[in-house]
Amino acid sequence: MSVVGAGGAGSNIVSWIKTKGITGGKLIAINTDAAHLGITKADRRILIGPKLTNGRGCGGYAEKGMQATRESLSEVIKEVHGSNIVFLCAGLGGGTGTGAVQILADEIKRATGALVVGVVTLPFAVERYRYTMAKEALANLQRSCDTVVAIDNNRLTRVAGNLPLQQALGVANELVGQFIKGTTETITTASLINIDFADLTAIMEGRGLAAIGVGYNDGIDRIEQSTRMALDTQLLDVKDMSMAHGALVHVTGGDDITLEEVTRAGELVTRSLPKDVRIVWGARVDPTMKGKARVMVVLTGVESTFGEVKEVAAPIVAEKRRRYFGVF
Ligand SMILES: Nc1nc2c(ncn2[C@@H]2O[C@H](COP(=O)(O)OP(=O)(O)OP(=O)(O)O)[C@@H](O)[C@H]2O)c(=O)[nH]1
Ligand SMILES: [Mg+2]
Repeated sequence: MSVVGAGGAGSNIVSWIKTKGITGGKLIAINTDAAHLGITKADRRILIGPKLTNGRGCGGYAEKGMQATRESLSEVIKEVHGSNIVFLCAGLGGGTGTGAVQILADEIKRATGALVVGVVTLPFAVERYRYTMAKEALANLQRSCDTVVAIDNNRLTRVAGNLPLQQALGVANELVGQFIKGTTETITTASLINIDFADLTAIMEGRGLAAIGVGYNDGIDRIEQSTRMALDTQLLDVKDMSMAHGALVHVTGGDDITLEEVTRAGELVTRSLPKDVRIVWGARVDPTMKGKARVMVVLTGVESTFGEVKEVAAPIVAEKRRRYFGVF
């Protein structure tokens, strides 16, 4: 299993995971920006496109990011060879990350046959030019990745509260990091409930776009509260949750967490989605989380209203939510 973080945001996500530690995953950071690469923590750091950019970044031009990636393609491919899953991370909207992941999704798939999961953040609507570029990149990624988990910064601020920008981005990095670390370790290490590679493939392979939601609670009903929050605060505007093809439910709790609690999280998600949605769940114990629980719900195969006129989409979402989430 490998994680490739591209550009500034992608590298920051890799640094976050490296600091926390990950078992069974190789962390690779790639950037055109030599200075930023110098402060990035990773197992392997690659300066891409040195001839093209001289280590000075892409200045927001995704086309340049693509060219830089082509220049250093063989170096990157060599690092991910032998991985059965490759996570590709970037903040869409810049030059390096946005360009790199579009090239790499196709090339890694072709060269290694790995399950390619994109994990990207979408820029704020006020970043007009970045927003348009991100929309185009997202459409491309949906075609070339097996699944693209997208986190919309515009929704993140609603969930994370009124944080200063830098802190809000930090929340996004942590969220993406937790998703990758949690999923990887539930497969690679003995966990309370393991997810196997075949299960993950079944819900992620060829599934387009995915949304993610996270809930956290330390009360007596920590599982119910966390699961509801995870379902209710998806970080992407999804057109119709009931259209999801699959769901990945991941529970982390202290060593006091019981199998019964974990099963309840799975049941709550099962009850909230139509019967034909395939649900995979796993759980890990984190000794530092005594008395607490964190639930992550990833819905795959969804459609997003990102970039559309919100007035049209909003009532549909609200109506479906009432119908399928009426229990909440
Ligand atoms: N999640 C997250 N997003 C970030 C972070 N830093 C910047 N972003 C956002 O991600 C988008 C891309 O920014 P960067 O990753 O810095 O851009 P880049 O890929 O390095 O591209 P260039 O610098 O133009 O070569 C922007 O819209 C930023 O708002 C970060 O640490 N985390
Ligand atoms: Mg940069």
